[in-house]
Amino acid sequence: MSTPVYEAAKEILQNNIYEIMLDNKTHRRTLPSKEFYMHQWNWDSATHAMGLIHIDETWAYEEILCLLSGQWKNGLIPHIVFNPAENSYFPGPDFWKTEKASGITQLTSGITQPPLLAISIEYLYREIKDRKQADVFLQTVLPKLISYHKHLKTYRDSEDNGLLTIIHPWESGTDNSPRWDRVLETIQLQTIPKRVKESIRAQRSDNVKGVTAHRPIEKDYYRYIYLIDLYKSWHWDYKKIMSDTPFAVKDVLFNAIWCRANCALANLSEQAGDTKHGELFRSWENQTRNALHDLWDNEEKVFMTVDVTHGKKRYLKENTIANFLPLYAKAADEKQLFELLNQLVDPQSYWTPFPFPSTAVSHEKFELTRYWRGPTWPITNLFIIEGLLQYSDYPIAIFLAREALKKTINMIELNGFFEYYHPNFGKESSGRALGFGAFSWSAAIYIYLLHEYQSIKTNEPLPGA
Ligand code: 9WN
Repeated sequence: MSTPVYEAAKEILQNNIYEIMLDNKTHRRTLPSKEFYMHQWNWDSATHAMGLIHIDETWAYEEILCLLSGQWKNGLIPHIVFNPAENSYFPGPDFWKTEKASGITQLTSGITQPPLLAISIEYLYREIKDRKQADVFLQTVLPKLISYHKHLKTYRDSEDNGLLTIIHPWESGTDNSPRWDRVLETIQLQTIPKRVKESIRAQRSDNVKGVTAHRPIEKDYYRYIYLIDLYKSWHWDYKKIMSDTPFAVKDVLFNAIWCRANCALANLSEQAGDTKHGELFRSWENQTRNALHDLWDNEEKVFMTVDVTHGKKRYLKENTIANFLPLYAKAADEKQLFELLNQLVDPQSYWTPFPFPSTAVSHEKFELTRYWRGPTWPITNLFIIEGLLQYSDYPIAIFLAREALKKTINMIELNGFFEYYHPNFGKESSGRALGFGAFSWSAAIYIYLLHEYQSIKTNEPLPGA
């Protein structure tokens, strides 16, 4: 495959390679963007590898192995693995102070991100041309994936109801989504220590390097950093965090990925001849699918987020992009599917010229250009496309998957590889790029989509359809 845009995508990934020596080993990772994100992020890297596998297989393994080198002794795979020589991103390793709790030499954050890794690894395993190498890769990564999933199940679903709890908005990957507003509001700004506020004033730079109006607002940002400071003061003791955190939420997006990741891990375990783990992860997959299905609210027609802070059970009904993620986990029944499709094709909800905005256009909290409160992100488009393809018995779902694919590819080709995009709600004649540029995530997703769905340009059936 070689077109000027495809070559540009490869070049971005190439330019974002970052190598460090640690423990006498070279670690090669792909930064999200040199304009701001100078470290390795968990779900970005899982996605990068799905594009890299089509450029250079070794590079794709290295991306994954490098992320896994940040795995804590207790199984947690953190949301950031830091490059020690880079100090422009705040909060950096000095702020997180996770060294003692992690038990490893890599410097990392102390929270995780949507557990996309098993899905990515299943895809790599399928795509690797040298089958011997594929098995070596699987043997290396499988025990680490298993320990990550067991860690999440133990600490984040101790009640065993199938839904994991996230303890920071950043764990959702959709940082300032309106889904978190009512939970974050309970954290009084006056209770945030002065020193935390001072660190933010002195070091926050995303809103200076990026456009302030496109980034999370100050009040939210104070709470993000406060939560980190709090967990640090509890020495990253996850038992304490889970019982005492002021932010504990069962998120639909995170759990839909968890469901599908358990399916991937069950398949990988079976592939490796480990039927016991195969059965275990299959049972987790089914348990989460049922639990997601039951989060449907028939009045608002949304899958609800559950605030479980301090043992409460408060259902939140914000209409955001997370609402479509149960499709990705095949958790929606026929009635739910049709309700979701109605919203998806409604220009006042999600069918904007560059779909799909991260919050419904009709939502009172929709903001055209502010991060996860309005803009369109390639990663969530990917989930929606692949979610629709889960419903291949319904020609309308396949038709919409094809339309969404074309629009996503078109949006990237027209605007270049950016962090997120203007959903172009009735104002402009073409899309607009937002956030940081030369963005690996968008480049990798572009490459992945082109390879995976080559049939998009023809009218052949799409894979999975
Ligand atoms: C905080 C790297 C990450 C993505 C997230 C996105 C953004 C970080 C930030 O960038 O979050 O983790 O500093 O804003 O919200 O999804 O993984 O691209």
